[in-house]
Amino acid sequence: ELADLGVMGLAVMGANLARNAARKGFGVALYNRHGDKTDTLVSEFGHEGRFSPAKDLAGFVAALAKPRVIIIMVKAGKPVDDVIDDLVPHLDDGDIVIDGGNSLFTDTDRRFETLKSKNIRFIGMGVSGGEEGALEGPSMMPGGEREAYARIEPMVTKMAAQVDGTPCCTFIGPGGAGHYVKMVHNGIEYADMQLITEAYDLMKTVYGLDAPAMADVFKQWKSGDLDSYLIEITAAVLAKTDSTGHPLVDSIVDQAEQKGTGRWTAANALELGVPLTGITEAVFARVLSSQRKLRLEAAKALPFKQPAGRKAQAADLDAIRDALYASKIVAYAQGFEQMTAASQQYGWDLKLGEVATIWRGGCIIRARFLDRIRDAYGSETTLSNLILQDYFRDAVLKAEPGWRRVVSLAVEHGVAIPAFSSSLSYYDGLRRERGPANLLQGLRDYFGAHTYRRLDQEGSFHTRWSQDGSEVKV
Ligand code: NBP
Repeated sequence: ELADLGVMGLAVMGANLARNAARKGFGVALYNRHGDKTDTLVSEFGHEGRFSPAKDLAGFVAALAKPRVIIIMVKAGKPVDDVIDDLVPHLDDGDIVIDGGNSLFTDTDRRFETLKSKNIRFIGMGVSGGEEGALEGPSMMPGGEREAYARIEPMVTKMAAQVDGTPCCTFIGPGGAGHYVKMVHNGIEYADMQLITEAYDLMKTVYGLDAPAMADVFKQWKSGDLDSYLIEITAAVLAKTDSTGHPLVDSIVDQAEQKGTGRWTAANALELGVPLTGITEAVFARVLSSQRKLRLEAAKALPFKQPAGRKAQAADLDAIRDALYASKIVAYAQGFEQMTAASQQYGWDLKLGEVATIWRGGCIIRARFLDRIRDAYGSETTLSNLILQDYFRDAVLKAEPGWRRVVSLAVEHGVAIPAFSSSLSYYDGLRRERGPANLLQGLRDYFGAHTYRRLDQEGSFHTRWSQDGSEVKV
């Protein structure tokens, strides 16, 4: 019997997606550049379903029912192009190729067009949930042509996570839209994790809490508004001891790595002109953490004075929780604003309520409050900013006193909280009816004759600053 689906690239993600499909009753053809991964998968998990392992591409393609559906799960970038180049000569008109990796959306746009000209239907599909999600049910963000998606829909919606009977997979939009939304998802994931580390640093550095105590705090937070996968695994990581019996986290090198999706999100925000402070600060914080040699040198030259451990009262921990929640709302508001801008700029017609819906399960940023975002975008299609919607407005207003206190405290004690503080500054800038850019425009007009507009008159004006000082209408 021919297979329903082919998976190319059998590292953690590909292998687990293949097993996921097989467990759901689909026949799965397998191929990996180095055959050892294929062999391992079949020998360990072959009993889980119908697998057709192939040693070469011809055999792989021949094992698939037509029109063929093939998921590529290899390292993003050139490997994806290489794999497509190798694969295409074996394919027929109408076959569907899905790139399930973290590809840059502009690469996906390009591949979509190239393959379209060869009558191959290409789908760029973001897959989130890591290793476990791929196996148990990830969140999936497919983009491309709706008709091609309709063909794979019965399969992918069955493989995806389910929340209240709704699959965490829906058609996102044309071309690279699916990978774009996955990119922003990852950007939000960066911000979410950065905020968690800032809360951790405050509890540890200002209040002297140890890892097990902090694990308990995160466990408590999980039962409230912050309820999410990342808060849950933070408690688990903090609670873990190593073979010496000490908290593992205390021995992990404080140097973060990154693969690019956060950086792409920030760069795209700059291009679209969206104030994406939370995610961008999270990217910079990772970069600073990675400059360990420089930090060690600076720590000697500019010594940090450890605050005299204050005792954390319940109200102090509540304030940190509030700062975390409010900053998280800002990060999501900015991320969703970015998707709104992208949707307009690229003509995608993104349905943000649906995006929030498919992020409720399977993916790394799954959280209780995505229900709220879904409601916000479901009821108001013209929502200008998430923070202005009733639930989120009330939440930030309620959190504001604690948020301010925490930011002041961190500044006072020299604890870096780039995401907490920049989110608060964004919030303060957003709600000012009159900001300070009037002066900026004055300066720009002074040195560059860039002109300005006036509150009291229509039109554009220029002052002859270095001449007679008179104002002219331009
Ligand atoms: P990796 O990103 O580590 O890629 C390894 C796979 O790529 C192997 O199967 C390898 O084959 C194959 N490959 C490479 Br590298 N170059 C190739 C080439 N030129 N031709 C053919 N195959 C090539 O795997 P992963 O961690 O499973 O991730 C797969 C994709 O999913 C990536 O885009 C990743 O960003 C994305 N993703 C990962 C996660 C996660 O939690 N890991 C989560 C969500 C999305 P070989 O075995 O022959 O070397």
